[in-house]
Amino acid sequence: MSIVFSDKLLGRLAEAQTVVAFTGAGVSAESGVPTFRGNDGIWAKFKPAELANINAFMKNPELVWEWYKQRKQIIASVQPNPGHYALAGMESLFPECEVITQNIDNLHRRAGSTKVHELHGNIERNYCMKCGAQYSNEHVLSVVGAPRCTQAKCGGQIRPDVVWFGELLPENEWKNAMRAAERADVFLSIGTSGVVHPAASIPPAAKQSGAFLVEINPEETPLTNSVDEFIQAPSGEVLPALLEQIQLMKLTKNKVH
Ligand code: BV8
Ligand code: ZN
Repeated sequence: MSIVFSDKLLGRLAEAQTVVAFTGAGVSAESGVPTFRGNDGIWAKFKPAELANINAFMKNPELVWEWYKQRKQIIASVQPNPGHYALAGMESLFPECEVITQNIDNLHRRAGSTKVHELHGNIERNYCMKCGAQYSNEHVLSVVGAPRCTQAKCGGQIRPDVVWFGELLPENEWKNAMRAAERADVFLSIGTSGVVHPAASIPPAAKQSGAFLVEINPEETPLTNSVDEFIQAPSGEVLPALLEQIQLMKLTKNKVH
């Protein structure tokens, strides 16, 4: 299926100094990572209130760890998809090109993106709630049940380094993400249902600051009727096609000089 981009979008990209991609679970769907709200979504079986929050964890750390161990294994077994690679490829085509992600699967970095703001943490990291000691997935996956800290005289609970509901987002990631959004000439909102806050307030903030706002999603979302361009297709198809168009434009522009 060949995707046609508007002259308006291509014109804005031809002039753009700063391009920012804001991604949600949809950008990893074609890698085989279940989204949250799709009918195969992990939340179809579990409700976030039951698992992705600190009270659930303190009440039943074994159950929450079982869920995260499952997700860690799924994520370790998948690969970035053409959408992740295309975003990584865009980095060298603009003076500034950054990714703001709600995803915790580390697939942008594994695809080669180097400027990634992780708003909700990273499932490959774990830490002791008492002393802060860091633990690898290899370690936590080797322990049955809920892993405990092995530092001398600690024994604290270890948790995944992700942001749970009711928890604040990491301050630096938030600040850097907002700075990027406010500087964006073109802002791509990709594969997110736009229901989780405060992350969902970032695309409107980018538009407010003058960005050309593009949404890439096979379905409409609450953001759709306020974007400048809605590309209703999977990101694994759209992003490589967009990268190709940008490369072509850069090539012809260089030839003209
Ligand atoms: C905070 C990490 C405040 C963990 C995540 C009532 C009670 C309690 C809280 C609230 C409440 N009302 C509002 C809140 C705030 C709450 C919130 O927003 N809740 C929502 C659900 C209503 N937010 C919070 O609690 C945040 N913290 O507010 O703290 C505070 C204030 C003061 C003092 C202390 C605290 C923290 C939110 C972070 C939660 N953690 N993840 C984990 O993953 O285990 S959120 C989780 O869902 C993901 O990280 C992801 O970011 C997020 C959103 O999901 P999406 O990425 O959008 O995925 P989704 O499945 O929804 O959509 C996928 C989309 O992809 C779809 O549109 C689909 O069409 C599309 N798609 C599918 N295939 C493709 C595709 N697109 C492109 N290509 C394809 N191939
Ligand atoms: Zn400890």
